[in-house]
Amino acid sequence: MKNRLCELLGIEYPIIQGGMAWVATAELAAAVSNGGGLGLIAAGGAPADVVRAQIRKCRELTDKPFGVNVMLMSPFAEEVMQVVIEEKPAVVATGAGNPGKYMEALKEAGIKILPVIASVAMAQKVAKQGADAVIAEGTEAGGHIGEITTMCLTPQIVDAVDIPVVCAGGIADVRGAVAAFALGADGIQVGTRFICSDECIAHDNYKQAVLKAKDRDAVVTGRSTGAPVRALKNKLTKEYQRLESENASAEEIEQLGVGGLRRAFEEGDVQMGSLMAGQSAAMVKEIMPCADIIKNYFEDVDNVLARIKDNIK
Ligand code: TUI
Repeated sequence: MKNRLCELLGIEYPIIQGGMAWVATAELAAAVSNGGGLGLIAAGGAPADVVRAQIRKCRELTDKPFGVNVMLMSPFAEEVMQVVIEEKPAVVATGAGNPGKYMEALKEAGIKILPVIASVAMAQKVAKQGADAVIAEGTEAGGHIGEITTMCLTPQIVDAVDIPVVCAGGIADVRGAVAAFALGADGIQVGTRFICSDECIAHDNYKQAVLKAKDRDAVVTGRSTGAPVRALKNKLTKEYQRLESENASAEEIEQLGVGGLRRAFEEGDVQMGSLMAGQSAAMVKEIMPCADIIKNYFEDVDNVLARIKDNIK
């Protein structure tokens, strides 16, 4: 199953695991890479020494290529990028900003760079700056998100750039994967589905919340402060929405979210923790090993294609 994304990254299946802050640890990244996809360690808001330790741990757990997701809004982004350049994982994915100023140093270190983007203009910008591929993330995704749906964003990005395009946001099973390739993508990025994997070390309460989620449970907060975030509805998201409707100050709203991911991931606090997840949470039904999750995205392609042919030919 080799295509140009697999060739670029040296992987078996064209699937990249989402760089979920806190959730995407060395254990998860290694399991995804060992399963034939590309695992990512999420730097999130962690300081550089923590990220270095994670990279070294991942190296002990896999001899396959893996990457690091650098969240550019992090106060530690600069030093994390420095550590990444020293440690040289195969790939750097970036989120929540423009990675332009790091591009040259990453290239010099032989690291492939895959920015996550949510608009045509940003895709064109990073392609011109030398990105190796782009990850086009629709608003269905979890965490910090853009405005455009996966269905509308993907073909526009495919038409706008010549480098490989990875489709992200709302891809829960083989039907979503086939749809992404139908839109012209070269690969898929999957986050939420991997929360419910054996190798994800998030608190079981977080996993159970994803398994229980229904179609309208992955809600967006923070639109009023300019940093929209999708997470599972709970006491925290309701509190956010109340403050936003009362036009509370940005500081007050942001204060509410401090430590939210840690509360969800480590403590399993499903009320005041930030259970970041995408709309695909509603389609996640069981916890299984990463290798099986990956296989499921590609195993039944022929059945999906046969159904398409029956319906439109
Ligand atoms: O980055 C993400 N998702 C994230 S980051 C994160 S950590 C966090 N924690 C608490 C509050 C906020 C964030 C959780 N989830 N996805 C990738 C992504 N990048 N989505 C959208 C973008 C993006 C947005 C603007 C990429 C580039 C961009 O450019 C803006 C500019 O003009 O610089």
